[in-house]
Amino acid sequence: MRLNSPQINLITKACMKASRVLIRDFGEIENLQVSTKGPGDFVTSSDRKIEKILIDELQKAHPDYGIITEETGVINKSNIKNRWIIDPIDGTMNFMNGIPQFAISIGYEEDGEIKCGVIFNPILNEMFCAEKGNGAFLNNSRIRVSKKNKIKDALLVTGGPKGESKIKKEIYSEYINVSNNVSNIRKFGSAALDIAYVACGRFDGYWQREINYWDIAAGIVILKEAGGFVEFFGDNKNLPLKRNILATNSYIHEELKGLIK
Ligand code: LIP
Repeated sequence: MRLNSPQINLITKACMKASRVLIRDFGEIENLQVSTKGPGDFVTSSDRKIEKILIDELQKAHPDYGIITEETGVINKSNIKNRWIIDPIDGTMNFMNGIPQFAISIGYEEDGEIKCGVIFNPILNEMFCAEKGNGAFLNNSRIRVSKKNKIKDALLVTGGPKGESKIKKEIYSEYINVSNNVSNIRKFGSAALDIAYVACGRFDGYWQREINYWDIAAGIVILKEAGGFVEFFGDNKNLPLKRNILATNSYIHEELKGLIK
């Protein structure tokens, strides 16, 4: 792999360390203690454990960096120049149900821009990573987006809505509209992997409303470096960590955008 910034080395190392615990916990899934976090949203003791390992590793090197994480929230709030954006397990529902479609996702943001990121599915041993200007990789191989340029031929992926969403009807009618105009749509339950899969050409595009920033932060740089295009639309100012995202191979971008109201 030809990525070598101190930040990418650090997040890769942290990811590998945390993944050993994650693999072990996945093997013992039925013994995990599960607690309720909110309607339709669960968090496992494993989630918290993984997050702690990641935070400890990253803080050893940069105690002053800001951190946004799914479980702990915001650490070192005043540092908005250098921030780690962490989702310890993206695809928690899959994880809890013994479905090996989940990932650790870590992005490094500098002055508001994601500079590098890692998305790691430890069960399939697939590590997607990228650094601005240096390309995107799946393990040791360079990845590129698909070349499909007609929306009618596209295989898309989406996620949501969450149980608490107030715009479920709109999301479902949008889904029908998109589905009537594309080859097919999948819903895999891990936004981080959804974007990573667009980056390596498995899917042609991904869109989702009301997605959390930590689910997609690392994916932004990975997809861009693989030749894709990422756009946020109609964001809600009251929910600064939520995003509506359209992430494609770039060739079908405008057509897909036209299908999303
Ligand atoms: C989940 C996503 C999933 C999305 C859910 C949720 P979590 O993340 O990646 O694809 O549809 O809205 O945010 O909660 O498992 O980290």
